[in-house]
Amino acid sequence: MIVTQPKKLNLHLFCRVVDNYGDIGVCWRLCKLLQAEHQINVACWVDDLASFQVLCPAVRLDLASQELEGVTIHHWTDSESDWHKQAQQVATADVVIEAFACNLPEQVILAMAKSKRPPVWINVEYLSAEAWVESCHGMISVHPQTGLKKHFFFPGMTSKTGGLIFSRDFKSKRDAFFARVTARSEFLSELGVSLSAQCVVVSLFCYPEAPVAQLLEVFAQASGKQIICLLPVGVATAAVQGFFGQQIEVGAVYQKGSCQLHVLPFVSQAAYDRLLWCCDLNFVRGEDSFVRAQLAGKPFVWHIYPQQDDAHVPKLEAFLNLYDAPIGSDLRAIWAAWNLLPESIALSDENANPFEKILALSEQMQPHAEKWAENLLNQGDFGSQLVQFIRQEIHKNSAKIS
Ligand code: TRH
Repeated sequence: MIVTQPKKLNLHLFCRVVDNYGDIGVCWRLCKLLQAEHQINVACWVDDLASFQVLCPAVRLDLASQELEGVTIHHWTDSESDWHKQAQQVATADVVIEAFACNLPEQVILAMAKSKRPPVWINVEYLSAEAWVESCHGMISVHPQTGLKKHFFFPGMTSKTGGLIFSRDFKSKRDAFFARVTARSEFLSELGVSLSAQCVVVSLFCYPEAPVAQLLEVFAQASGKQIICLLPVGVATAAVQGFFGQQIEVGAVYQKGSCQLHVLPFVSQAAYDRLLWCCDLNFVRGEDSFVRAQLAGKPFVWHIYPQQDDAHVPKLEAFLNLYDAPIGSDLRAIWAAWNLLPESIALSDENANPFEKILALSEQMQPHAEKWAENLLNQGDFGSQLVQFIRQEIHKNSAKIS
């Protein structure tokens, strides 16, 4: 029997770095996965190579184009003369992905419109647990000037969305790590962290406004155990320095009461996954680390990316409703306090520390966190659902042309 391989697709993905590392973090993860698991030729256009370099130190800032891990990286500039030449090349691809509505260059849209076989144009959206996402997933908008169709593809945590980004071997790798008794201590010792018998390990990735000192105070006063807190360099520096009363530096260790804080370097995305797997509780933020914490199957606290006019508040609410944790109201109170939500500010009693019960609660959360991760992994990954959607669109388009 002759098995015909599907055609190898050419895909261009555009990413603008709005802030921090989440935009390029998600895009880079998706590019690598599409190339490695779906044999797609991937070109990634990114406007901020310096932010990309933090995630991926091999990125060179002086090159307009470079090849990394099988993906072609192009520095996306707004230079009209560059686009005059390059737009044609993008327009002949099978797929163009506009990440997070970043607006394709005008010249690319015009070249796509002139093409006999325009690429499938997809806008990969930000993650949200809000109900409207399910009804907008897969929807089309028609570009007013050219009539080109743009498809909206949403990641998500329900079966009516595109799912989350994870590799085929994610679960087996994670579970092998959990099963090997020494994996955690070996991994952490590479980062200069040694574990003691009665320790609880916590990672702390958040925005500068988080009430970090209040949390560290609870850790410092924990009795009968040591809380090992892992802080990526550059995160919550002012609050942590204020708490320990000294300058903090990468590689150094700070101790107050039962709280031992290690300042870690920014690690690779693969190593960050393992770091989350090592912890009993993870504080994560934005989009991509939030997803990784869910997939880790460990209890976590989410610092949502703060938006103007409190637009992030219903998003946080929607996730909490979907997550439906058994200790719902306690978890809600902690997440509200961590995110400085107006309700928690109004309710807060100056003498009460909102994180007082966090260590006991996170132990109780463990079974729910595991079940949640299993459900997400069973829903199928974003990359496979996206490729299936793209192939269907290509098939429909070629049927129309022939
Ligand atoms: O950096 P972020 O705050 O990014 C945010 C969000 O994406 C938000 O939705 C978006 O609107 C805003 O940027 C502009 O948080 P996030 O999404 O968790 O991205 C961090 C990335 O960094 C993620 O890919 C994980 C990665 N990372 C590492 O690879 N190593 C590390 O040591 C750490 C701490 C993170």
